[in-house]
Amino acid sequence: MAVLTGAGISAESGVPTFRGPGGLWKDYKPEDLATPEAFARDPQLVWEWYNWRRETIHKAKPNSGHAALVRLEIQKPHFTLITQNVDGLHDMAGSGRMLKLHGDIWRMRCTVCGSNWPDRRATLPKLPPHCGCGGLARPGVVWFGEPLPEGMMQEAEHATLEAQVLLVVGTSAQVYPAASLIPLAKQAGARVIQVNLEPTPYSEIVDCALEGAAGEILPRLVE
Ligand code: BJW
Ligand code: ZN
Repeated sequence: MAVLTGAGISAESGVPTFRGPGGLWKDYKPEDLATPEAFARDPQLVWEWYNWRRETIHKAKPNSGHAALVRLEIQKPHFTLITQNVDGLHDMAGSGRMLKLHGDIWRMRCTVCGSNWPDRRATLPKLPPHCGCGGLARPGVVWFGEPLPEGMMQEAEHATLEAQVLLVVGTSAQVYPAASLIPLAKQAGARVIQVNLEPTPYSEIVDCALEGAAGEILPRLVE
């Protein structure tokens, strides 16, 4: 079994999603800030957005949806959690077998020497942060136009092709290549179950589209 999660699974923990209500920060859309071009133009602005998000995520705790996926991992011999989320709430809930397609907001990376390191402070005291080598640091996440961490999409595709069921939770399924796992699973003959508050571009092709909150539906599904 494979599970693909998106920002919607963390919404009930108080983490704003990207698209829809609460997705904007100071009138900027994520597409305006989550790009290498935006960072090159104005690293201070992009870091202010990340600092605001770090504060919000730092206060958040995993919810019953995250917990249900931990139980599922214990129940199923073959299980892979594929997440687009960078918030670390799956880790905090106790998920172990996990692919983080879009990186981790709690890691930093140097734009000069390439070294990377963890930093879990809710707010960074000085923006923009720098590496020991003096180079500008960036969040350890994947922005639009950047490749996913090496080999990770292949691992996600492999897990999807092996799975008899793909459970898709809380993603608008608009960002690629992550969203491509949904038609891939269908083509490979897997059953696809979607859990979302609203329809997505794939609602028509999935086997079962459950409309509702992940924190309510997932615990019932796992029972
Ligand atoms: C609930 C709920 C509740 C709420 N319960 N549900 C093919 C076609 C078209 C475009 C492309 C393509 N291939 C690539 C592209 C370009 C681009 C892309 O996809 N663009 C589209 C927007 C058109 N993709 C990329 O650039 C990717 N890279 C790439 O392709 O590289 C190629 C390359 C190869 C070699 C060299 C160079 C390049 C990278 C994509 C990176 C995405 N990054 C972000 C930011 C991460 C860092 C950060 O967090 O700051 O990732 S963008 C943002 O979107 C974030 C998310 O992970 C991602 C997905 O969002 P998600 O999770 O779906 O959230 P929302 O908000 O959209 O949806 C929430 C859903 O939850 C909603 O449906 C709600 O209804 C629901 N919901 N409450 C259940 N309680
Ligand atoms: Zn450095």
